[in-house]
Amino acid sequence: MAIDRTLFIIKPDAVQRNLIGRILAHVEERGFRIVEARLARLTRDQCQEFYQEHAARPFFPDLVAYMTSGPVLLACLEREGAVPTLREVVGATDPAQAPPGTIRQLYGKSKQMNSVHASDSPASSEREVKLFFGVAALTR
Ligand code: 3AN
Repeated sequence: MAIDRTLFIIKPDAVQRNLIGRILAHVEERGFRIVEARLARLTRDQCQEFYQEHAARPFFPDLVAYMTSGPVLLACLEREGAVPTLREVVGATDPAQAPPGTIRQLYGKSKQMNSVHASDSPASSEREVKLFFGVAALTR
């Protein structure tokens, strides 16, 4: 598998509970290198663009309200097989269904407040890394 990059977000529920350090340690311990990272307060426009594929879903207005409710930690992570490996480390959308030891099982509160985001495909990771860190973050 090639070394590649993916977008990781520590969402407002986890930032608010002071979990940034523990969650970054969790991904570093699993072989991810932090290539870029910053705290940000997402705007509604950024959030709507980021979650564009969910625009028609009934939970979308609540999702945007939640994701703009407080700061998030945006990060670009690098590792061999970064996209599928980070999805495994993160676990299922619903923390109640996430396998033991995954970030969402350990820290998630609900399907919405599930503590972290990880890109779900190579195409999404490219779009999402570019959106928050610019095209140069895919290679530098
Ligand atoms: P994942 O982040 O596991 O790829 P997606 O892409 O299906 O999940 O959903 C994006 C985000 O929308 C989730 N991380 C979660 O915060 C929220 N979400 C997804 N499904 C639901 C739901 N049924 N009810 C409330 N929020 C949801």
